[in-house]
Amino acid sequence: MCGIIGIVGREPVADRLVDGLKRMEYRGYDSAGICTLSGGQLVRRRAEGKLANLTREVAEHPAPGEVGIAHTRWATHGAPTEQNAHPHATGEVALVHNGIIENFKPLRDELLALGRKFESETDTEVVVQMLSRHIEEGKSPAEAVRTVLPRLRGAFALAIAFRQDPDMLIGARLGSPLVVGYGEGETYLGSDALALAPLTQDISYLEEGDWVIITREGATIFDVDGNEVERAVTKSGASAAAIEKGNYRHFMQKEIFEQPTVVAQTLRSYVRQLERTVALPQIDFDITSINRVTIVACGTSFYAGMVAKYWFEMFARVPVDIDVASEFRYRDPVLEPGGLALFISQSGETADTLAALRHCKEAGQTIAVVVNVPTSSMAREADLLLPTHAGPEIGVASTKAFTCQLAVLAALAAHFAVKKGRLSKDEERAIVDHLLEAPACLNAALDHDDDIAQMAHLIAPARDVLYLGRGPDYPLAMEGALKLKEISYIHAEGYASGEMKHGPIALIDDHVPVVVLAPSGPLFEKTVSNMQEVRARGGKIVLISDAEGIAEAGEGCMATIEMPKVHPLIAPLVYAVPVQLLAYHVACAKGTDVDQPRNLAKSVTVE
Ligand code: HGA
Repeated sequence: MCGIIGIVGREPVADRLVDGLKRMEYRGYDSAGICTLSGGQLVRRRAEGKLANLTREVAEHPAPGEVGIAHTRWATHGAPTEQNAHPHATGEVALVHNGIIENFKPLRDELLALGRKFESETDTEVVVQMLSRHIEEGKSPAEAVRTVLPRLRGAFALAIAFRQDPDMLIGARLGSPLVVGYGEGETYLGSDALALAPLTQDISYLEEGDWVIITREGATIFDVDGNEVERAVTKSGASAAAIEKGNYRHFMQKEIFEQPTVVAQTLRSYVRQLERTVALPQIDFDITSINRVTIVACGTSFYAGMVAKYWFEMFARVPVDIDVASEFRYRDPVLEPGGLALFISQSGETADTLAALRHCKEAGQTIAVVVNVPTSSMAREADLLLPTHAGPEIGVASTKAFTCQLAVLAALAAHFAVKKGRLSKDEERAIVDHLLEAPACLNAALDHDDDIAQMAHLIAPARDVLYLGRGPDYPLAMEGALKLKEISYIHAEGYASGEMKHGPIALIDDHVPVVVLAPSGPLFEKTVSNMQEVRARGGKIVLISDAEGIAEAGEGCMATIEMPKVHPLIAPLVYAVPVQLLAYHVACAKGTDVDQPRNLAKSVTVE
């Protein structure tokens, strides 16, 4: 989503602001802008589309000054035009915003009635107009902010510059993340620590409702009630190198290939290799009393949760509900005492998931989170934090975060089962052994990259593609379809193999490739029968299976992709690789923008 950066510096900031935006490009955006303070004026430069346009604009019309704010916008209200691009400004105030001001309509009407003129269609502009009104009435910037913030509903991270006070910026957060960074005689605001990585490692995470005045000397932070508060300064550890592509063509490709390493890294925190037992971080609630698990997530994380449902039920015999976060909160779910609510999110900031987490917390559920950013809002609000150690994920289409989530969830389900007395020592050891096989199997799966690249042209011309899987590989079919949709813009659906005959089989003809995920194992025969039903109707099949499966059922397929033979427990991790690579190579064949697919944003911080 939108990236925000603000600098109160000692040297000209325009180039550093644009550089900062470049580091946040991966989040997805459709326009960008900066505003600096210079010669008693607010100097604003904005451009539609990619940052190259803004760079050109700044080169042609420089924005001098040592203090400024900048933004990449992922439009929610109003088309992605220059006019709607942030910063929004009047003569007195310039502001960038991440989030949605949900009550912008009544506020806008109120301001229009006062004769104020709007120049954009955004929700954001009401905040600028409200602040300007108070400034024009003689309030100080801090007083204006203090008056306006309580009137805003929805979610926001704001960075604000004031013409009359050229040596400071004000930031505020409610529902969208914002951090303060401390440099040598400089202070920064940023959407996250990664955005500030080349500037500083010293970071304070603002809490919900906080607002902050930054100057060259440092930051003064206030809480939601306006009391001055201290927020710890921590070393972020975020490295600028983590957001380099290295020798890879795309971040997504780099992240797919990092999976053996990061899954091994993640597993190190969740299994004791020598004892062959699962090991979780300290849990300070009685896990044995948990009688129901509610899993809530969005997108790829939701599919990881679907796989986990199979594991929790199979190992721990505990009932599991699962829902997408955007639906969960609005359907009045039954949350009985003794329930564990489990949230899965790469960023830990996904607005829908975060809102669902807070809803469950209020309903008295124990909260566990699987997140990749251990300093995120979800991490901070959980009773049990289960970090994945995937490292920063830059590609908008999630890959390595997914397999690391699966690794953590498998360990959690097994731990749960052990504590509930549902797994013997031998069974636990077997699970650990299989999990520890995963990194090598992921490597073996990656060895088929060239084969997949070579058959991608068979899929690239398709308008629709179906993916089929059974059992824990059914969520994988949906994940495969999602990956293809996201980056190649081909319409794709994932189905439970057995569901085909209840409707979607009507779609089958020789223009619709059907990708079948069928590791040999207990469900293989059934899936292959469903595959034959497709073939009998002229469907063209891409079979993803191991050598044994391909020998048995590969004949007559349009293509086969061979995977190593793996235990069914780790099949969802290993089979993630070919569906990711297939989507990746199809997108490359079509020439789409793999790392910044159209309309998509990373870390979706609006509801
Ligand atoms: N609602 C604002 C900001 C959008 C946003 O936060 N995107 O990530 C707008 O549409 O400009």
